[in-house]
Amino acid sequence: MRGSRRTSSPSNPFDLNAYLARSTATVNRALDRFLPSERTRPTTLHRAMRYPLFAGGKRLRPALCLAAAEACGGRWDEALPLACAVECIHTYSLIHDDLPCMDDDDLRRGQPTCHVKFRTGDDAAGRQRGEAMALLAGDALLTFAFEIAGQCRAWPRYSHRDILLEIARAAGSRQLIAGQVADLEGEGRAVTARELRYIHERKTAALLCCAVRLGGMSANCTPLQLQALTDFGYHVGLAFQVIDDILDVTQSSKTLGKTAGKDVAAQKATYPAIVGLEKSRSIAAQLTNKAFTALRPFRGRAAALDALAQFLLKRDR
Ligand code: GRG
Repeated sequence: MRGSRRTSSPSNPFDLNAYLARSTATVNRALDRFLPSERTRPTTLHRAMRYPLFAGGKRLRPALCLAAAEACGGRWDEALPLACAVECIHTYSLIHDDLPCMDDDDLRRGQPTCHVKFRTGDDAAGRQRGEAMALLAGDALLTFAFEIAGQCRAWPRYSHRDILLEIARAAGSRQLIAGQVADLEGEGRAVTARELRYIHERKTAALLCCAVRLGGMSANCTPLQLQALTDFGYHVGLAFQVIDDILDVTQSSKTLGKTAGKDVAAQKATYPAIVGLEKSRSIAAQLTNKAFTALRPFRGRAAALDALAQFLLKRDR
């Protein structure tokens, strides 16, 4: 799929390559504007925040947020602070996930992970300094997400309070962090399919779902539209993680830009481990179909969301 992200088909003649290039450039410019510059003190911290944020992530969550706003008749510029806030939370979670006390990974987005990049030497003290800086950069990005989100305007149906609660709940101890805890506690033991779904719903689907819901809220969407976006985000989010599990065992580290085969090495529960590769592929396809169905109320306006869901199903990294 790399280099052929166009998902145009007779049913959806949509140029996703062009869409993602435009949304990524818009989001990158906005993130650059929102974030303190590398020259702002403490300079090491601001460099450590910017380094992983601009290391070449796919920017799928912001694209989903902007596309959801469009589907509800909204504008990119109104959704942009929320799209950026979600990407900051996503990046913080990756920085922390890569730390030695969690997944202990040296490679992310094809580059050294934050704690490796900010080591001050190869001895224990130098490594510890890198870990401390990565921890703080993650903390700062998480906090910054709320600072950015607070700069959006309020809409008749959604106040700042609604927006901030939406983000706090998705990133908090009952969703994103709950998923990470369940993932850690599941390592090295038999995990049931039900437990695995609990992990994937929280670790991955919660933030993707939050991204599309925020996009809808930025367009002052109706309760019906918000429900449709929630169904879409949930199913796309779950499909995304099932595919991530598949890619971990079918792709190389070079293609993924992160260490492949880590799930097996860490004895992590994954869909391929529990139900096998073929069944995992069909589960991902079923989930994606449910996501397409959720888009029906938007009729022609959800072409970008539809194309993004197709892309997520076919991605190779
Ligand atoms: C709160 C520390 C903490 C962790 C939360 C997000 C997370 C749980 C762990 C990170 C690793 C992981 C497998 C996350 C699941 C979601 C996922 C597949 C993230 C990768 O998303 P992509 O592919 O990444 O969109 P890029 O780099 O393209 O932005």
